[in-house]
Amino acid sequence: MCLCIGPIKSGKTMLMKRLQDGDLDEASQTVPTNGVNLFTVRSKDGHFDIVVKEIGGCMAPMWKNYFSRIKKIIYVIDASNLCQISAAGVLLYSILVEPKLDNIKIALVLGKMDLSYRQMRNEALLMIHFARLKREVQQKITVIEASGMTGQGVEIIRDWIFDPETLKAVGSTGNAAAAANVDAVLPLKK
Ligand SMILES: Nc1nc2c(ncn2[C@@H]2O[C@H](COP(=O)(O)OP(=O)(O)OP(=O)(O)O)[C@@H](O)[C@H]2O)c(=O)[nH]1
Ligand SMILES: [Mg+2]
Repeated sequence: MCLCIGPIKSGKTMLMKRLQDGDLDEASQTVPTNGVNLFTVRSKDGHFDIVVKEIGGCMAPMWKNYFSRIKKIIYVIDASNLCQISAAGVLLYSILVEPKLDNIKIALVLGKMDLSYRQMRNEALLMIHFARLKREVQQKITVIEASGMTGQGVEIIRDWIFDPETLKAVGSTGNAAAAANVDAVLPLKK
């Protein structure tokens, strides 16, 4: 199973909608996730679906209740929110030290990159003390710049979700459906 988490209003729902539905109306609106949203994401070749579970930012104190059987986490930060970035880094660190998550893969998404007043990649990474974070945790972290609004970076996130190397690493058969989690990856019926 793949989780999508991150602080309140960081852009998780918008990004997941974009991953699920492809084209989105630029005027498309979201509502705060007061619980859990499920999104079905299809691989580029159209052969597999993965269910990504978004948990609302307001549920942060309860995120850890959802960490069982998790293989991948997409952690979304709002790169345009100066007040939130540092706190988002601390929150990420507190997640990565959870023993249940020792072997997961993390995509650190710097979101809302369409906004002119966003922090640039290097500035945002400095603000979350990324170099130090990387030294202190054992998980592999992939940084992706994205925007749910424009679709920037969305295909990179899709590739990361379906990356055969990481899917294989978590299972025994090398079969994407079995490897990523039988209830999370649904081979499509022809
Ligand atoms: N400019 C811009 N705005 C965005 C982007 N993604 C989301 N937003 C806006 O940011 C606000 C919050 O977006 P959501 O996707 O609902 O945020 P969320 O992380 O799911 O929030 P919670 O579910 O409450 O934790 C909404 O007003 C969106 O329209 C983006 O990529 N660019
Ligand atoms: Mg949401």
